[in-house]
Amino acid sequence: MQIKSSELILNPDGSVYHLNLKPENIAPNIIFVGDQYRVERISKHFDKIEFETQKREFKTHTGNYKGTRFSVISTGIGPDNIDIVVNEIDALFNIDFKTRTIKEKLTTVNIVRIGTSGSLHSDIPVNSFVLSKYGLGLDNMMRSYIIDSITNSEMEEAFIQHTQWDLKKGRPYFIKNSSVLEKKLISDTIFTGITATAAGFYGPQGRILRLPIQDTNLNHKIDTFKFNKQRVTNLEMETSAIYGLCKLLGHHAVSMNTIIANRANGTFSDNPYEAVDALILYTLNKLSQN
Ligand code: R1P
Repeated sequence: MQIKSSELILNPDGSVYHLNLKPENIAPNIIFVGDQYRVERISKHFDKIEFETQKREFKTHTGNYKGTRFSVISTGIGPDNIDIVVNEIDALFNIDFKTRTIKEKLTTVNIVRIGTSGSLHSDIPVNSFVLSKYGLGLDNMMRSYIIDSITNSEMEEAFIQHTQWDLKKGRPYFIKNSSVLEKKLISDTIFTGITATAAGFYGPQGRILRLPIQDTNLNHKIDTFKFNKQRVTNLEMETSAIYGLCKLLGHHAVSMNTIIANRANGTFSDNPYEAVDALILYTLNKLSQN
């Protein structure tokens, strides 16, 4: 069946609508960053940048690092942007833009997020790294898809009970990472756990400036939640959406975050750039090892 031009929008040059990419411009090893200025901080390590483009907050550099071809793409902030980026990446690999049909042979890509995040525990200090075993979606974006087969319903129930979650805000969901990529990226120098993804930065993450919030005790309820020895280590705004869409589309995904804020003891990194640069090198080197 042909996908209509209103559903898969292509630019006049044949590139996909938001990402501005044609299939030949993107590598199957993809690094996501939130901040568009973080793209250069990764691609400066490449031997050569073979392609670059930007539209809105979506900036891409494609090149080689130690013999592996990578694309670094900035997603901007939030699960809504992840919906755009992951769907358009999948289309670049798995939809024939000429016939507008789904290819018979599908390609699986690797997606690793290098992000920044707030820790919920004093023992996960600023400047440390967290690899997300699960994404906990508090954002609802994935609920537009059919996720019953990929979300861990036991974890959902336990979390709803523990936090007395108000279902008017939507039903939280838990999605596992790719164990293949986890094996490549893990080491005993980093933390692992459940990463909670919120739909906003202030109220949805329990921050109060001028507006009262629906549950002032939510962060404490989240940081005391445990399931099979897993705890919620950190809060950010993309991981669960990446895990959910990749799982449904058959791609591998792992989220790596530098902790720049510690919400438990109120501290903020004195050098967040250096801490992010350390995670960039850690991740690039792990991914380029065979
Ligand atoms: C909020 O300031 C942003 O920073 C974090 C959050 O997930 C959100 O996108 O990640 P990035 O630094 O990767 O954007």
